[in-house]
Amino acid sequence: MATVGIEKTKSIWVDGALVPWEEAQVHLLTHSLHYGLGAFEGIRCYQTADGRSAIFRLGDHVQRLFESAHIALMKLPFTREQVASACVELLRANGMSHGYLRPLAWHADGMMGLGSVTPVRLAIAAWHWGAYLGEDGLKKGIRAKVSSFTRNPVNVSMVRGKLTGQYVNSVLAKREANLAGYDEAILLDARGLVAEATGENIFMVREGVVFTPPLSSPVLAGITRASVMRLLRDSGVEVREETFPRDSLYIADEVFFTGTAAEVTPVREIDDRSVGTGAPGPLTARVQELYGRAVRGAEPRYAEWLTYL
Ligand code: PPE
Repeated sequence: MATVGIEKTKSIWVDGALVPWEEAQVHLLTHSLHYGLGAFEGIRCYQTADGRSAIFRLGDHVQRLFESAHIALMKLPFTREQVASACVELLRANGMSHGYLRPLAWHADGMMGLGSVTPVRLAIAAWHWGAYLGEDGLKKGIRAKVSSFTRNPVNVSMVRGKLTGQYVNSVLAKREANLAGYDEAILLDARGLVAEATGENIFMVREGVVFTPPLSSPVLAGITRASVMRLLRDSGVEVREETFPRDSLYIADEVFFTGTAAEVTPVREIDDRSVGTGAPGPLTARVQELYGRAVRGAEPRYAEWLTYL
């Protein structure tokens, strides 16, 4: 299912220097490990059509990391430029032509208690991450279940922040869905309206129009979400940011997830009801193809999204 065994890479960037993979360790009394205040990102680097490598929307991911940290009252001891160059440096040092980058900011050890403010540390790891919901899922679509867990409301979690502790909600929902035999969980908000999946934004298609919950819903402002909206609109497809109830998904023509890790993943079944024909629909296939081309530098129109190594 959605488990990932991580294969070691050579180095991990920690607090400004490259250290061997095995030595990238923290103390057990790390503040963030106990209380969950940390900020992170997920970024992909692709081998481009011309044989080079490029990181997709690096500046936007670094910006969101700094925003998450700001929301969490964490002062990152580096500049945006330093973090962006560290991502490039790390991939080069590891000899990686493609892969997934995971910047993580956390509060160090040194003091315990909720009120203590320990130094903020920053690491960036890189590894190879294949299809998030499986190769088969990417091609044929996955099976999802609406979760019994509610997406943390906007006055409970900081929805503009990609904060580590908030992912307890996602992990519980994901495990519940996996244990019940589904690939992924879809979370509803406190009003009962569709929010997002555990690590992906959600889109549905009905009569040629594409819908996704607005950013006033408890959803991450996904960078893939924004990219896909732009790709669709640029190709003349109407995209509406609107809330909708779960049964809209049951009668949708197409449903797909977006995320850095998941890219564009079709959803073929929700709550044991087939979505559309039960196979990835034409708009999903089109946007999946377009996204795949854009991240690989095959769409000159979106060249500004790429940072070449
Ligand atoms: N919603 C959530 C809750 C989320 O975690 C992600 C990314 C998204 C939407 C999509 O955001 P974006 O990547 O900017 O398009 N989830 C990351 C972590 C996945 C993990 O399992 O770890 C990711 O895709 O990198």
